[in-house]
Amino acid sequence: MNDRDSNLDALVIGAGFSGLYQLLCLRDRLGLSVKVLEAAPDLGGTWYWNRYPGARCDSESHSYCYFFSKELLEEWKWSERYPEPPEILRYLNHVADKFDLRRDICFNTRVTAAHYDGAANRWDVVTESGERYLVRYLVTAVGCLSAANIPQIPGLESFAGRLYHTGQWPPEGVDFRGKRVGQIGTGSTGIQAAPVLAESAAHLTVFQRTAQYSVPARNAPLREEFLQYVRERHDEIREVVRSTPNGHPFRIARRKVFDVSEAERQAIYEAAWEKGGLQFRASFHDVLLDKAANDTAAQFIKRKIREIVKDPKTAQALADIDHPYAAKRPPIDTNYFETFNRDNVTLVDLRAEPIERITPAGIKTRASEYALDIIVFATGFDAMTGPLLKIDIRGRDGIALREAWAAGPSTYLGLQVPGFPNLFTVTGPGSPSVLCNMPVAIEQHVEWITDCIAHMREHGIDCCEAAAEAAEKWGEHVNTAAHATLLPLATHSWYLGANIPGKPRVFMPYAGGMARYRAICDDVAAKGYEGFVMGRAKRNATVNDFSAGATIASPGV
Ligand code: N01
Repeated sequence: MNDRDSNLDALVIGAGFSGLYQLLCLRDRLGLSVKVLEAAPDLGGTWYWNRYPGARCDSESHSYCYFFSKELLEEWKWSERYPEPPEILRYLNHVADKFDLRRDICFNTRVTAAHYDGAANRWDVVTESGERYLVRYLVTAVGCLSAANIPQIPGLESFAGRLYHTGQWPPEGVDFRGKRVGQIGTGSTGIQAAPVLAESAAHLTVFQRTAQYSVPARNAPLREEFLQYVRERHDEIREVVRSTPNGHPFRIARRKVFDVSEAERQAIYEAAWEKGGLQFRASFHDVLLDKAANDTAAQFIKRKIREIVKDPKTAQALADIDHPYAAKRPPIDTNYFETFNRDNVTLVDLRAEPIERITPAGIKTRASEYALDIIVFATGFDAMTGPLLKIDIRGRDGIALREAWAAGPSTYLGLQVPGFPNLFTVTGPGSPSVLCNMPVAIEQHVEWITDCIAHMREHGIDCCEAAAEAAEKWGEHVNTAAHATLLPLATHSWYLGANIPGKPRVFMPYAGGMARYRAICDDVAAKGYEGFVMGRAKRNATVNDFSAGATIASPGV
């Protein structure tokens, strides 16, 4: 094992939206020595890996960006309402070039272990190829949806064709022409992929376990007038994304579903359907709060599905949705339901005929065997905790993160874990992250972490750790915030970890809204990082020790 860069102040794991901005903040604003370690051959994070056919961001491009630099906002021009991975990668490369970030990123470098050395108050970080780093601050910027979930279906290894997971898509692409393709999964990814796969494959068979709502995205090139409008309103747009619960560039309507007549309600839904996008959910204030209100949105979409899909049996299977609208992450699409009107597309309802096994020739369900050349797994991710638990992270006294989280993740604000000093988790479990337009959430986390480290350095503090009591109260608050909404009613959702067999069922993201979360974080910082234990680590001690006067207080929730 080589010792390398032992004198670095900080390491950041991951070179996506989070890692790039964290590097910039720690290096250029605080003057720290920092490196980013990235497993992929290039930057981009989610957008490096998710290049499956049809991949496109669900957030509108003019809000799916960094807001910290006015110059950056003014010089970048998006081409479509929702950007595709190549355009987002061009944007991130532009950011990396503009701020000279590449020189501090090591690509093809997967972190396998990070152990806290209490005596030295340093993180001992090891990579797959045996490089070793000893650093004061460790920031994980590993994303929430980066640990691909390939279900262990019996016979998987026996398949004679090719298998792909959408979240590990080969950068060179896949040629589907003339192929019989099977797609497992109909979440946001599968709903984007199916229409594009159907255009090139000889035949596409979509295996659906849980039917999903979807609203048209209505993607289109951005007209010059719109770009001009955005250019003149960066401050206003920034204010909107920072003050709305989900960080999108539109406000949630104040009206409630039953404040208006049935006819008005239908007209509002119809207009939102025509406009397209995630804004559909914002048509009324109480869509995610009141089941009866939600039912009206659910019924509207189910009716649309039945109107679009010509074959009644297929329409019934697609519209047989068992959870409230948007209780699972709501997909938006381009011609998803229309795709099932094509002659070369078949829907297999796995509730009626579950998969029994994968055979060398294809997929065998209880009712039939489907011959396939390629299987595409659009089966999602071991979300939020998966990317962190893939690394052997050990905190004080050698405790493994996996052990600490055996009953589910415990964090304070999603930013720190008790027992893991100076480890900061961007968009960790317990943060709004996936319930928010991600770059908006990321910017807030990265800036908060940067301010926290700056505070430590100004005050001669070399150790910061979430207090166990604060984390416990935060966990309770995250749970309460989720249960104030309809989100937990989708009991098979990845928000709850329910998509991974054996994973503890804990509602992971913070559903109290990004604006509220930001206010809580600001308040915690203003109160001297209340709920965090801050102190000086005792040198040459085997167990970390904190000075008198360390702060342990209840979280500001
Ligand atoms: O994953 P998912 P995803 N047998 O977990 C099915 C973000 N995203 O990749 O619902 C059969 O939502 C599973 O069925 P069920 C976004 O946050 C963003 O689609 O568990 N089927 C489901 O249908 C999103 O929510 C964007 O019953 C199995 C599907 O696979 C998140 O990523 C685009 C199965 C998985 O759906 C994840 O979305 C795309 C099995 N054994 C995604 N196991 C943009 O903004 C799983 N399934 C661009």
